[in-house]
Amino acid sequence: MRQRHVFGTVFTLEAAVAGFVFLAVLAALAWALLQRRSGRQGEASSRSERPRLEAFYVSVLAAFAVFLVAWTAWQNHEEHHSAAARPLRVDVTGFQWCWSFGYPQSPDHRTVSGNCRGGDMPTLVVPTGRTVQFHLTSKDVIHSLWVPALRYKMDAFPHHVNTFSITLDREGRWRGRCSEFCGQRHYTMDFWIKAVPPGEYDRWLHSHAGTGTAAA
Ligand SMILES: [Cu+2]
Repeated sequence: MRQRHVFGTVFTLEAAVAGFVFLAVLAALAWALLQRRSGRQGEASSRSERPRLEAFYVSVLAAFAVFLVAWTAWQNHEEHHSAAARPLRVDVTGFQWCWSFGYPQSPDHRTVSGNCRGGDMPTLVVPTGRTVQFHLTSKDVIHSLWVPALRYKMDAFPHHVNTFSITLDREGRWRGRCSEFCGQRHYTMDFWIKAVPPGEYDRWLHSHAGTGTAAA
């Protein structure tokens, strides 16, 4: 899955850089301790400043930070850039405490929702192999749409619409959740995202099942 691959790569690189910095700091600390224990340290220096050394490590840290931020942003941009010219659109709204998924391109402007209580989890149905553009917002407080298996997370703000695109290349069903604490029943805000073949998706979209929990 491309989405998963992109963010898996970002995570691996960031973990590798963080691991390298951690080991370097650990090695410097161990070296200083061993020097001290062996008594080879001599007199402590009376210098209070080492401008060149300080400038050196500040530039190394800044270079790491700039690289990580720029590379992550570029990967994110690449992922969004690959969106098709006329993507399918799904309007996602978070509310206390569940989600609704609107399909403005369906004949009956279908909305799928639920109350996320007692197993009533709404299902976000998407076709495989086609780019789906999500318009994400919130009715009340800040929520965050998170699908752990797809490595995807995006905040949902009231009075603001965030857009992002996803292309799922295989059929399946993945659990999504809210990852921004939003009140008493935040923990119940689970939903399913289900990818079905395009033909099945079109039949589902044009069927007259009305609103309610999707059963495609
Ligand atoms: Cu929440």
